Amino acid sequence: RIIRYQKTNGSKQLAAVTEDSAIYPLPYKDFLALIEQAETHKVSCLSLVMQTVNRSQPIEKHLEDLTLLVPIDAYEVWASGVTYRRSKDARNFEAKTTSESFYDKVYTAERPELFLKSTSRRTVGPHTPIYLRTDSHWQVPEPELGLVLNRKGEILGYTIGNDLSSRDIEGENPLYLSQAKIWRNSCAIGPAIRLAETVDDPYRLSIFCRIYREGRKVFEDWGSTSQLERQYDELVSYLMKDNVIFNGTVLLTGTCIVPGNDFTLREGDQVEIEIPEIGILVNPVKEQ
Ligand code: DO4
Ligand code: MG
Repeated sequence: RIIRYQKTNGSKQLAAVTEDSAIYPLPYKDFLALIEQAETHKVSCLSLVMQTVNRSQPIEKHLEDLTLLVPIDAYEVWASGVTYRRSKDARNFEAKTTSESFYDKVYTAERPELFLKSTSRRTVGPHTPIYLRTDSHWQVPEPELGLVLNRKGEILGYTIGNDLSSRDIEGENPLYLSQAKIWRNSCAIGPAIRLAETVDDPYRLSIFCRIYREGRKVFEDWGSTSQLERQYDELVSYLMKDNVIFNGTVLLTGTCIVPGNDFTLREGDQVEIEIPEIGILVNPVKEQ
């Protein structure tokens, strides 16, 4: 896994975490620099990382002791929608649809729903507040697997994403999608990037979500990427069509977890999203 942490002097350090939880600082400014080096030398990110791991000593600290930062400054975070039945049902509920809806159609259509979710300035890492919109009273986290891509659309790794969403704004009119999805700190990613070659089967990843309020767990559920109705390559190929994609673009793959229809996030809540192979993305919820 690749992480980035804050050193005591305030600078940012990219590092690899091995299976035995040892932490090896990497000689790259950030994940984008690692991708560029891999490109220049025509090797994989994993082989560059292993070179450092095999030639250096780990730091004498545990992961829990570090202040983790957003693992990548992705210029853009894109997202897929209605890729799980659970999401389709939730969208139909909030839009109060009766007959065959746009959501029903897109769930089975050849072309998936893709949208621009965030930019680096709006995206936060672990333990940084995600913000509530002031003009919405029905807001939920969307726990999602994120694909970390290079500019050719190759999947370099996997991260966790929170596609924080406003259900009342989207439910009122699907043309309000951008406002239901994009605002200050409405996207969190992290805490790590798991390099693609080290994942046995990306279609068998469990995703857990827990929400705490005043120290009490008020929501808990889980899903699995085995329930995804699409293939990752299929989502990436639509994202790439006639498009410009930057190294380190993150593509969220849709949510398989939706809190009950009477649930909305509140200031002071804490959202935890866990994919055991990647880590736990924890964010406090704040009003603007
Ligand atoms: O159409 C709305 C987007 C749905 C979404 O973000 C999801 O399924 O994860
Ligand atoms: Mg989503």
